[in-house]
Amino acid sequence: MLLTNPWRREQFKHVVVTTFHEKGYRDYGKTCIETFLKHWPKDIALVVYAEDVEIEERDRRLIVFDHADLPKLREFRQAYGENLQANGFRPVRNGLTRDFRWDAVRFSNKVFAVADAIRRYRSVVDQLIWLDADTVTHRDIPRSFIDDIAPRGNQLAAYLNRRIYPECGWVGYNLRHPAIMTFVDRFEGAYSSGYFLTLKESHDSFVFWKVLQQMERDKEAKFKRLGSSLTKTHVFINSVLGGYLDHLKGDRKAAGKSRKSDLKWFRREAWWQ
Ligand SMILES: [Mn+2]
Repeated sequence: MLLTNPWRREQFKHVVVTTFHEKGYRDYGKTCIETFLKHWPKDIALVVYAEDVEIEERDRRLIVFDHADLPKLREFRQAYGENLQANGFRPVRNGLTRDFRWDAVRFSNKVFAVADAIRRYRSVVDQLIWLDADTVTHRDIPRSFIDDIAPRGNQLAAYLNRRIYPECGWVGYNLRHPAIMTFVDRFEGAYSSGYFLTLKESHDSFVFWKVLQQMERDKEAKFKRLGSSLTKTHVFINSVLGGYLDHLKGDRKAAGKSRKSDLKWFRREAWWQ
């Protein structure tokens, strides 16, 4: 985009957004921030929605909001905080069974945070990247890499597709797309309206996938695929992102690193040796 006022170029053209609570900050969020500040291009900002935790790091590229800045999340929790089917329990023949895919309250943190950030930055930023806080950046990311994998033109978002619902630890949103607010209203609205209770699964990746499929079918938008339709697991680190980032799924948070056996092929980067 050509800007007539050269001073406008001082704005961040890409922002990264994440969220965590107090324990998350200690277990992985702090490392996520530190490695972001160390390895990401200097003209990209990190926006954190922190829940009940004081962030120690200070940097001109680090922007911190509080969960109190998310009124729609608070309303959602008031409505569904006590609802078992919105908190990881799925009805079966003889009662309820524990199933993370029904933990809408837990995963909705991501949805309300990214929706708020998209509204907040829509008029000033080109690409907004959702990045899970349980990620580590292990190598300098060139600016050209972020540009290469960004959604452009009629692509509303760039995401990690796989054989099942996507891996939403990374999603790049094209804030210049004319239908971006349609997407956001549907994504967030699926939770606020209670529609998530009627879906087969209610975590953010499943709902993201449903909205995406509908928009593709109705030709409202296209989506850029960064993953692989052949794999079901660890699509994040086996995609181009693995050359720069690690995603600490489940018990990998304690180790601070994914297992070598999670890789489907050899990676030459020092982190993986
Ligand atoms: Mn994650």
